[in-house]
Amino acid sequence: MHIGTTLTNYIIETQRSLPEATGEFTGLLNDISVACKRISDLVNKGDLVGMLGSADSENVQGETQKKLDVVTNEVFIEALTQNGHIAGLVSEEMDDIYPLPNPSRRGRYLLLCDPLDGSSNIDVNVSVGTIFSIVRAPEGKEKPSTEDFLQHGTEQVAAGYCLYGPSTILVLAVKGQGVQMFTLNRDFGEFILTRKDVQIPEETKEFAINVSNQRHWEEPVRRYIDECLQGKEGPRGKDFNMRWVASMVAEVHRILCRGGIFMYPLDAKIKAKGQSGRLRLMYEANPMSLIVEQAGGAATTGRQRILELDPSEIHERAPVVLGSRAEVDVVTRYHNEG
Ligand code: AFP
Repeated sequence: MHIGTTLTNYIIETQRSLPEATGEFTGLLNDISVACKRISDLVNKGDLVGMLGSADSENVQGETQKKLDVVTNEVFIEALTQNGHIAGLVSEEMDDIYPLPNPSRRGRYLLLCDPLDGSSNIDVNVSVGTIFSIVRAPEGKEKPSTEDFLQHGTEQVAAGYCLYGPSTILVLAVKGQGVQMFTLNRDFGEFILTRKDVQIPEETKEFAINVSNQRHWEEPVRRYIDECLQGKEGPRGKDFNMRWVASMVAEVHRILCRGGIFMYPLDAKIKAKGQSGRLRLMYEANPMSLIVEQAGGAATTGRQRILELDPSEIHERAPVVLGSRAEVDVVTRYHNEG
């Protein structure tokens, strides 16, 4: 596939080679790209269309929703549930599986998404994003159950994100087909392939972690960051740089472009809340892990591969350590030694 081709064309061409392809997956990816274009437009207009600020409501995680959290969720529902390409939808913004309006038009896929991740950044005009994960729906079932969504990350058929930054960039990882980046050309409303077969550099000198949680960290994380901070004189023998956008899509995108490690590890504060992590497994950690692994990086909880976790709830959380393979390996080794 050549640089400059459209997302639509990329999807059609890659699906053409698959004997089992019916066009449904192509249709689903097209629905997602339509939703992302709409969200890009809303995020871009921001205050001009009264989109900033809180919505006076809470999501299932008990977090105050931004107006854009609510509206982008509606955009996803509208774009994804009309065309019969999915059998079920889970979103960060809804407690339960979304009940599809027309049972006779159920597709063969389940979609899990975070329509607007990093939304605390939206009021200050910093990058946010949409994250999505696609798994197969069980065959011959009238209506998918919660268990049907609870598949291992390794079962994902595709995953992706759309970054709403200076440019709008859709990153797509169809299983076994690498990672491709498409930039939205607003003049004619098409995502254009701008980087193909993206590979994360194996080595890095850049880490991303919310250091305000330092006093709550577990020993292996403390050790790793301490060694990074010692720079050239320390055991790592190199000077590290640090970044923290508080928007996972922006962090993962930076890592895909120039390497790095991103961590939201388990810590004492998270444990005290009775939680198993900060980020959500099914529509944040899993899709990002598929993307990162397909780009040659690694993704673990610190202790085990994220894609092999056994999910038990659609909104469950997991610790996340992902990015350049050599650094993720160091953090994982420190956990497993301790
Ligand atoms: P919001 O969507 O609530 O802004 O959360 C963003 C996020 O899930 C992820 O994108 C960030 O990496 C992480 O949370 C930031 O968390 P802290 O605010 O604790 O740094």
